[in-house]
Amino acid sequence: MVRLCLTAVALLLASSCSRAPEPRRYELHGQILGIDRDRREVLVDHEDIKGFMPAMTMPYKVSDPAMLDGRQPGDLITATLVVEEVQAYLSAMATTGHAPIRAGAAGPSITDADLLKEGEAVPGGAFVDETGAAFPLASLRGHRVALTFIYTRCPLPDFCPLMDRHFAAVQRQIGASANLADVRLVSVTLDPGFDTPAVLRAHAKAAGANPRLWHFATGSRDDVLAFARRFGVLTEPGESEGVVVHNLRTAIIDAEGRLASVRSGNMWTPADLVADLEQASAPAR
Ligand SMILES: [Cu+2]
Repeated sequence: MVRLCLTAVALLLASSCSRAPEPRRYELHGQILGIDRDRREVLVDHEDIKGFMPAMTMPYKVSDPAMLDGRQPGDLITATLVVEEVQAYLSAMATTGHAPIRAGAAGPSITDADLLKEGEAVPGGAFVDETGAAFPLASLRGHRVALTFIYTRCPLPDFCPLMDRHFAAVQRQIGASANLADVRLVSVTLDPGFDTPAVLRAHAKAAGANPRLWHFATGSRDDVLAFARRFGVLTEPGESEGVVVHNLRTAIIDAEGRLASVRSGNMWTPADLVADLEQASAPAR
């Protein structure tokens, strides 16, 4: 079984050119499952956050690393989740008790049978791209590919918007490095009902995507979600319209169309992904 960290997102109402909104604050109750001091993060299995996301397990940054002093896995906590325009973090954390961590505390699971293994051929996916043209992944054979999953209305700064920023950074590296010239980027939407080619085209432009290097893919809901599941991506509808609860996976596909590696969550850097791409077998020259 593979543990997943899901995140929910709330309906995004702000228009693209509005001023920075006031930070939103939510009360969080949960249990610490892990602490990463270097990354200033706690992994929290938390209850429903009213008005924001259902119960799930996910990593959160803390506003001050001193907040992690003296904490340990198993601590029961309350905290304020602050969601700003470009970051989300916990503040005002208080320990209210301690309890053993129960097995299976980490939320929904995918069985190993669902998952593509390294070296396996990545299925085609009946996608269309942001221009509306058919976009079989096989059309990228001969290219190393970094592929991730996003949706355009995702308002949690550390999730889909971060994937977009990381891909933009990787795109710059591709442009700057001759031995990465074959690399292509693909972002597959997890909200295909809303993310039509036209929506993705506008999103791609806003993200700074070079249409030659970075493609956005959509398709039928069933096809897209079945494809995502093969990489360990789970989605469920959120409580409000427009919300998709999901986790993150970013895959490297080699020039032969085989899965080379998969990264979970948002704890990687563009340099990590470039290193993964360099590891993947490049097209023969
Ligand atoms: Cu998201």
